[in-house]
Amino acid sequence: MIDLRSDTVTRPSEEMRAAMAAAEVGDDVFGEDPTINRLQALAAERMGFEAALWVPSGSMGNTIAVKLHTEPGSEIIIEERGHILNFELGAAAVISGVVARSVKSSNGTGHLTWDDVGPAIRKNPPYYQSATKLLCLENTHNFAGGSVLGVAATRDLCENAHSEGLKVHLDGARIFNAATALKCDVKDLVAGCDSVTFCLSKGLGAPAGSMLVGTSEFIEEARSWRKRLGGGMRQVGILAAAGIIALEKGPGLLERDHRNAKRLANGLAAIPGIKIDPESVVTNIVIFDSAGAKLPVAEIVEKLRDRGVLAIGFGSQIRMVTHLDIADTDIDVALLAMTQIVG
Ligand code: TLP
Repeated sequence: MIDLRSDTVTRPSEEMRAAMAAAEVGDDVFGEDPTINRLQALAAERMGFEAALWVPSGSMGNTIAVKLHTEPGSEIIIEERGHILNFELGAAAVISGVVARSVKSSNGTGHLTWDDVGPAIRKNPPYYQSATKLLCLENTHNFAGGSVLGVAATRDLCENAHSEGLKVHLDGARIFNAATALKCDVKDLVAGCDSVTFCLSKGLGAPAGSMLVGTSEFIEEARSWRKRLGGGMRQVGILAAAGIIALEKGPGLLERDHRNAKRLANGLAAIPGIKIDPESVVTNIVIFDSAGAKLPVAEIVEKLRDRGVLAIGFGSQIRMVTHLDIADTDIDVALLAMTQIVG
């Protein structure tokens, strides 16, 4: 099967499996797992933050960050297609008791500008309104087709947010994809944020795990919340061993995924009935509209499966994501399948 449903599906490499088997471990709830401690130090250093915490999933990292930056009854501002708002089962509402004020991106990139955010802020509201505490960013933006937010735009949002008394959390599940596309140091992309989540288990190829980074004080509190949420794990160095390889070697491998995504987007754009602007595809996520095709999305996805290609359909759109386990030739197979089904 050519699995283009997500970059979460990658299987650990032989090198990762060997490192996992040989990992030195201890009880991480006692802070005694040397491999997880090494990964956390490495992640903090890579991101230019004081401290980092391994969390089982990106969703848990985001949930803890929202919890620590807000208080019950306050508001967060997030772009309307953001993962925290749409794909985390209302964790922000359930765990943190916050209201999510969703804002449309006015420039079509999926990323908010300060002109979008400013009017949505409730600063020092009257006693009968809730106050805005947090701005949530997402880079790359998953459901805007893996679009990137640049260094200057991120800095501008952070500076303005801080001057309004807001904290900024970046859902950087795929921040290394963004840094690769923008050809910049990941540190520069995250510098103004108060906290960042990034995933080891997506394009970087680890079997599980994400990192939450912030100040030392923030990470100490995050550790308590991780435990409270059931995420205090024991000999987790087994997973961290793969995470270290993902963090050290994964970023250098993303360029190929981006090239494959671009080729996929160019090929799709040439199929009648498919709508996609290949120019907008700059990382590893390809989202296209098949409303012009004669078949409903569910049927296209089913026929793709019959031809050995897996994709995800939603509304009139289909998402295909390239990753480590997708060979260059798999793109040709996927394009041929789409041409046979839709063309
Ligand atoms: N994204 C998954 C699905 O949940 C949609 C995917 O297949 O793309 N932030 C962003 C931007 C994400 O894309 C995801 C996962 C997460 C957070 C959550 O990470 P996990 O799955 O580790 O909880």
